Amino acid sequence: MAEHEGLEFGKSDFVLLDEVNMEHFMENLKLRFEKGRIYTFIGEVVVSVNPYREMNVYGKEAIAAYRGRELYENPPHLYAVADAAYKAMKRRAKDTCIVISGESGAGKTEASKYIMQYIAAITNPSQREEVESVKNVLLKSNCVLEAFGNAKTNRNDNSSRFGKYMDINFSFSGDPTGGHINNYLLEKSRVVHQQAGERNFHSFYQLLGGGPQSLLESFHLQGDPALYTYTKEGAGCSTATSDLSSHRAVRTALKVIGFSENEIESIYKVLAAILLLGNVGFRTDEESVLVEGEGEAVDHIAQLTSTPAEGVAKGLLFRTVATGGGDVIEKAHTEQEACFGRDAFAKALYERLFGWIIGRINTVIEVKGYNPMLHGKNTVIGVLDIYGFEIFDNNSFEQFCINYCNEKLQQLFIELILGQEQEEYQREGVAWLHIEYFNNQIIVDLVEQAHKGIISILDEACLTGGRVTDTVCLGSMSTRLAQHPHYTDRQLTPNDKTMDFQKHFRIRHYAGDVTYSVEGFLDKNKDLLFQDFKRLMFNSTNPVLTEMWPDGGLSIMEVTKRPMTAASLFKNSIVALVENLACKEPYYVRCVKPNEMKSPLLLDEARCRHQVAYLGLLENVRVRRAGFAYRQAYNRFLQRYKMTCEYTWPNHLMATDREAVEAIVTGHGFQDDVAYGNTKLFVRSPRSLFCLEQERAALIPILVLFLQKVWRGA
Ligand code: AOV
Ligand code: MG
Repeated sequence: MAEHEGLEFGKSDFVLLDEVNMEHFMENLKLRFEKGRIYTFIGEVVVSVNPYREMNVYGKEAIAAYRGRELYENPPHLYAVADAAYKAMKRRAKDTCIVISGESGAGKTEASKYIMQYIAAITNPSQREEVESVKNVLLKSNCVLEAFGNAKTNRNDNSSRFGKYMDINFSFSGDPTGGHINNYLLEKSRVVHQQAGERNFHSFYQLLGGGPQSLLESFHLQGDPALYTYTKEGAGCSTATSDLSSHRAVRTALKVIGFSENEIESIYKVLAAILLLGNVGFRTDEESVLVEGEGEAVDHIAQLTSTPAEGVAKGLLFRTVATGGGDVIEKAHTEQEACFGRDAFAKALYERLFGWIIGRINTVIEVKGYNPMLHGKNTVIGVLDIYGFEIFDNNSFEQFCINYCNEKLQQLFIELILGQEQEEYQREGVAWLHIEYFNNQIIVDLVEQAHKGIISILDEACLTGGRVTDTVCLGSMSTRLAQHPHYTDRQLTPNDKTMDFQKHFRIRHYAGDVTYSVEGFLDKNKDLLFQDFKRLMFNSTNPVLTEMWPDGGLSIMEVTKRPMTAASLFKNSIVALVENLACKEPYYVRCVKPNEMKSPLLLDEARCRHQVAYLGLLENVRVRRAGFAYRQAYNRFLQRYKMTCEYTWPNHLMATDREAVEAIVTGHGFQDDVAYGNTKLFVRSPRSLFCLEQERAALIPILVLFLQKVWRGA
């Protein structure tokens, strides 16, 4: 437990609170925030409060202070956690992961960047070139991913609209050898639609605001986001000054990562094509639907995507379908279908672009030529930074997915930090006061359970075909889930005139109640894109585009099989993510958002209290306090520390290892700080172990000298 700062800064570990309750917790959190101490431990977990201002705690000296030190030797910091994860990985060859959680705007993405910078700073002391280049790409990738995957929302000006899990691979000597980025469900609906006050992805504004005039001209663009349907909807939030410089920074980052000039050009062409696509309108002229205007936009889109203009026009107005009889026919769109198809195309273009960029980064950082026989075990540290829990005025399918994902992560936290811990005490027969906590499994089930959960009901509705509307699906959900304590059906607010109760349902999430509008759920879940567009892109003469659309080569007969729905794909990816995290040694950063105003001065007590409650931080402190920071099997403990006790060195004469361990513990006078389990010793405070470690470290050189003498003498 860290006790290196004066008490005027509050307790640096919540475990040290005089009494564990909400009042004391909040008092400490507030005091520390006001004193500019934004980090506080709960044992090995770091609680972080977003300072909303620059903090002078991330410099070189800070990094040096944390490097290789024990967690409790320094004030709480992200670096302490990063170092702990790194040490566990290096010393014990463990795969570790750092899970950063908290609601939207709480500071997860910033934290993940500091953690990566720290890891980059402490590795590769010999400056080997190939390692430096891996590190460089890993760091630079953040800049690119944020440009394309982040956007201004009403919760956060730089909100992650995708989930990011980055594995960093390490060689046996502890230097980064490569990495891999997994991304989770990009919120692509944002490409075509933004809520009031929000923006599209940064990348569009960066291109419009920061792209050189000549480039914009060759793309048939004018540098004003207000001219494009897809960038003007959010209103009042066009280009920010940072967009100007960001364009250049992103370009440089792409180059450093290893994107070729042609690839970079292609990326911006796709962005331009999307912007132009958004301005394509349709009109009906004597029953047939036409592209509005001169069709100039169509030519430009064709040029940008290296496809024939007739192909683009046709894709916008017709679709190829396979009839029941096995014939292939062309069917004209209605105006509404054409709009739908256009938007689906724009979203898919962006999603494919994003996926392709990540894939391309992955090929650069993929571990190459690593031979475990030669180089030893390859270990990883995973860093998870995902979109946080969010509530907007209007919550749709995307929020449903994002919030479900946060339920899953909370579930993992409960399992790892609250649940498993308690189970182990039971297993080991250590006296233990059971601590109650809210288990959100019930909400996870509500969403994902087979045949019964919301995702299953959505999927069923999507399979039934065209007749089922969002409202019908909602009816089915409400009938089947009426009894569920965390679901409120559409009768929820018959008196509330602001809400159309025919279209809403509410989930009582672990982090708060969210009312979802069911409108668009089925379309978003089906995620239909006409095959014609895929084929068009696949046949582009620009190889970069072809690469983005590998499935465009399939014939219409091959694609009639029903693809997985968006919700099911997402569920599967999140289940896999959680499984992956669960088999690593976890480290946690729990981020708290101090206020809604982005103010560096205000800690809104009610808001923080709410977060502390739903994050389960009090329970975390209780479990930790009642519990033991360290545990080790008797034989391993003995192996490591037997030299520190005359009764155990070089060998003990006691009946069991456990008795020998008792001798060491008693010999050092911390018998009150431990409990003896069936197979393991449990140590309450890290300090006890620290003393042993120091003594051991001091003894080793003496022993070595001694042994050398013995050998020489022999
Ligand atoms: P998030 O990742 O948790 O939200 P961010 O990490 O993007 O939140 O933080 C939001 C903003 O808060 C940043 O853009 C900074 O302005 C500020 N901020 C956060 N952490 C710090 C820090 N350590 N020092 C200074 N400023 C900070 V979301 O991605 O929306 O769930 O989806
Ligand atoms: Mg983020």
